[in-house]
Amino acid sequence: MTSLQDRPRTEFEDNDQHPVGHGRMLRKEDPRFIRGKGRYVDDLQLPGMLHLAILRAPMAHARLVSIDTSAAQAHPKVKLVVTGAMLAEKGLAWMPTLSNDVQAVLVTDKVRFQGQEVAFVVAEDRYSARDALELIDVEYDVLPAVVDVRTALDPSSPVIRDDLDGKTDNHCFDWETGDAAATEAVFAKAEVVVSQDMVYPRVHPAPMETCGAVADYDSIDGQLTLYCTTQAPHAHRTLYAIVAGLPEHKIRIRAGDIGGGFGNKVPIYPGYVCAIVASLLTGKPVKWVEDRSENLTSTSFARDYVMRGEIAATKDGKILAVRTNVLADHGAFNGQAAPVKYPAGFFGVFTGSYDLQAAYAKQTAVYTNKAPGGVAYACSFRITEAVYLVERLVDCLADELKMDPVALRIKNFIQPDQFPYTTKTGWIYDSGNYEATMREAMRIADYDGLRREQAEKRERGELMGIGISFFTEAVGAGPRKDMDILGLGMADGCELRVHPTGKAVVRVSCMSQGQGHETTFAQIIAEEIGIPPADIQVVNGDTDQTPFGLGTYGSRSTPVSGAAAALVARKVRDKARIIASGMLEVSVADLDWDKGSFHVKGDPTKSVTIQDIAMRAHGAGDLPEGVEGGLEAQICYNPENLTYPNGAYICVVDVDPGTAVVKVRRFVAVDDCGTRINPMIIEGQVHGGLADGVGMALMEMIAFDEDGNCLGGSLMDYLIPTALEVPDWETGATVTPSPHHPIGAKGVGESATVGSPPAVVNAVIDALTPFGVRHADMPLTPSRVWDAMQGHPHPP
Ligand code: MCN
Ligand code: CUN
Repeated sequence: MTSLQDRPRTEFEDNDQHPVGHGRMLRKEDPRFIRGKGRYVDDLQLPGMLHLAILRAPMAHARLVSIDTSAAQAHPKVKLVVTGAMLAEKGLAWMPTLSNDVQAVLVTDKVRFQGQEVAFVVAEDRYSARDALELIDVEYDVLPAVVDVRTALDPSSPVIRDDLDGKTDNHCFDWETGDAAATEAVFAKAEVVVSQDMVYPRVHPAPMETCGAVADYDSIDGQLTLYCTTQAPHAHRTLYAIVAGLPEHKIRIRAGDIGGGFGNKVPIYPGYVCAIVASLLTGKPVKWVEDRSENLTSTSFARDYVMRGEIAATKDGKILAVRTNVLADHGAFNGQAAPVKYPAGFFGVFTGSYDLQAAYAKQTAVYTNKAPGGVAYACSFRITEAVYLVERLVDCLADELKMDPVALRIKNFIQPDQFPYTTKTGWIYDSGNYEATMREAMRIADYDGLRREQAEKRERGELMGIGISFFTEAVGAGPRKDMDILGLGMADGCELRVHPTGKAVVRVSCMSQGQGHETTFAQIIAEEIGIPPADIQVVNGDTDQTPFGLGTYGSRSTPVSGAAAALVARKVRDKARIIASGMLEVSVADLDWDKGSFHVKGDPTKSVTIQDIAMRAHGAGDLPEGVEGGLEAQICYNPENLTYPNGAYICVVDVDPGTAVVKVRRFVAVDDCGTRINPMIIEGQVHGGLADGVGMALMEMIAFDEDGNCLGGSLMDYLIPTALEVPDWETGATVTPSPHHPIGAKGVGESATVGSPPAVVNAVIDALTPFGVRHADMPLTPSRVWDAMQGHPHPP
C-alpha cells in the first residue's frame, strides 16, 4: 500500500494550479476545519456569559398541575428560573411555527410530547444550570398518549391540541393533488393493478453538532445579537422581529460554522427563544446548547408517512397511472417548514420519472404526542417519501409482470424531447435524459454481469439482490408567484464588490452547513469574471453582512443563490466592459471577453485584465461618460422554475441466509445535476447522501412505546451507519443543463438521500425473491428481514 505522502497527487489538489472557475478544487474552508479551528456556537465565550438549561417533560401527554421553582432559585449559582406561566405574562409562551401553526415555548397547560420544554434555568455555569433542573418540582396529571397515527383520528383518541379554538380531534390538515376522477377511470380500465402499503418511518437528521444559541441583548442600544445554528438566518430574524416586536435592524443573527444541518436547523426551536428571553431579563449574554438526547428527542424529525400506493399498467408494462393515500404523522405541533401552498411539501412529484396518463394523491396529516418537525433530513420537501413510494411501486409492478426492473423503467421514462414536461400534478420538469443516465449506471455496474452472477448464486442458495432506483427531484424553491414561507417570497439576494486591487467579496443569503459554499460560490463568481477563487471571499450567515433571502434547505442554494451569484457577476462584468472600452479607447462592441480580461477584437495584445479595470474603477483617472466609480453590483433573483436533478442508482446486497444480516456490497450512483460547479464537492454530497440512504433503509428509526416514550434518544438506540456499514461508492455523472438557470446548474445536496433508500430496499427484496417476498418496511434490520423470510413481512 502506498503511504499518504507517496500517493500521486491528483490534479485538483493544488489550488494554485486550479483553472479559474468551475472544476475540482479543494475546499477553501477546510484548513480551519481540519485544524479544529471551526467557529461553532458552543466555541463562543462572551464576557459575563450565563448558561441556560431546559427542563423537559418526562412523559408524552400530561396536564401541568403545579410547578415549584423555589429550590432551584435558591441554588447559589442560579440567576433565573422561568416557567411557562412567566412567559405567558409577557405574551411569549407560544410562538408561530414556519407552517402557520403555533408551538409552546414552555408548557403552560399541557405537555404534548416527551422531551417538551417545561421550564428553564439560567446559571453561572452549565453544570449548575443542569443541577438546578433537578430542584424544580413539577406535578403532572398524566393523560393517555396518542402514538399510532392510524388511530389518532378515532373519536376515542384524546384531543392533543385543545389549545386551538374549537379543536375536537387530532386532524392537522388535508391536501390533495392530481385528478381523482381521471385517475379512477384509468385504474378501472387497466389490465394490471398493483397496490402496496408501505411505511416510511420517522427518522432524525442527527447532525454532528446539536442545536444551540448565544443570545446577547445590549440594553443600551436595544440591539439583540443571536449567534445560533440556523440554516435560514434572514427568515429567523424576520420571525423574531414579528414575535418580539423589535425592528429587524435591532436584531442580528449570526450563524458561524455549522456542524451539519440536514434540515434539523431550519425550524425555530423554543431553546432559541428561551435564550433570547434570558438575555433580555438578565442583561447578560446567555448560551444554550442541546445535548445529543435533547436533539434526538425534541428537534425536527423527518418522514413518518404511512402510505398506500397503487400503480396501474398494461400487461406489457406501460405504466398508466399512480395513486396514493398518505397518513402523515406531524407530532404535537405542525413545525415543518414548507412553502405555504404545499403543506405536504413537494410530495406532488410522486409520479416519478415516468410519462403517465393520470395521477392522484391524497394526504391526511394528524397530530400525535410526538416531537414536531416533518421536513428535515435531506427531504427535498418530502420528495424522499415520494421517490420511495413510486420506486417501490415500480418494483412491485415488475415483480407482478415478471419484467426486469430496469427494462420496465426504461420503457416508461419521460423522453428527452418531452421536456419541458408537465406532470399530471402540474410540475414542469425542466430537462433530463433519463435513459442515458440509467444506461451509464448499468455500464458502471455491469448490470448484465450482475444478473448472471445473481443467477449462479441463486443456484447455490445464496441471497444476492440487485436494486434499482431512478429519481427526479424538484429543488430550488422557488418562484415567488407560487412559493412562500409565512408570506416571505423564496427569492435570494446577492452582492458582489470588487476591491481596487481586484480582490472581491460576495455576500450571499444562503447558509453553508458543510456544503462548501465558501468554495463553490467563489468558483461561480470566478467563472464569470475571471478573478481566481482564492481572491474571492464568500460571506454568509450574518444578517448584518448579507442581503435578504430565505436560506439553505431543499437544495436551493445553487438553484437560487447560485443563480443570483452568476447574474451579479455578469452585472459587474458588464460595467467592467464599459470601463475597459474607455481604457482601450474602443467601443464596447469592439471588445472580446477571455475569462479574466477584455481585449480588442482581432488584437489580443491590446487587453486589460479585470484587476486593471478594478483599479481604474476606483482610481483617479477618467471613467467613460455616465459611469460611476467603484465595481460592484447587487441583485435579487426570483427563479423562473425549480430545477430537476435526477439520477440512476444501482445497489447490490448480499443477505446472510442464516442471520438475515444485509451487507451492501456495491453502490453505483449516476447523478445528473446539470452543470457541475465542483465535481469533488458534488461527489462528497453524493457520498454523504448515500450513507444516509443505507442508514435509513437498514438501521435508522425513531420509535416510540405505547406511552409515547421515545426509544431513539441516544446514538446507542438510534443507529446511524459508519464506514463499516457502507461500501466504496461508485459514482458517475451525466450533464443535462437546466435551461432556465443562468449557468445550467441544478441542486444536488439531497439527491442521494432521496434516491438511495428505494435502491437498497429494492435490492433486499430482490435478494429475497426465493421467499416470494414483495415488500418489507424500513429499516430492514436483521429481525425484519428474518420475519420477511418467514413470511411475516410486517413486524407486529
Ligand atoms: N454543487 C455543484 N454543482 C451543482 C450543484 C451543487 O458544485 N450542479 C455544489 C454547490 O455549490 C454546493 C453543494 O454542491 O457547494 C450543494 O449544493 P446544493 O445542491 O445547492 O445544496 P445546498 O447548498 O442548498 O445544500 C442544502 C442541502 C440540504 S437541503 C441538506 S438537508 C444537506 C445537504 O445540502 N445538508 C448537508 N448536504 C449537506 N452536506 C453537509 N456536509 N452538511 C449538511 O448539513
Ligand atoms: Cu429537508 S432537509 Mo434540507 O432541505 O435542509
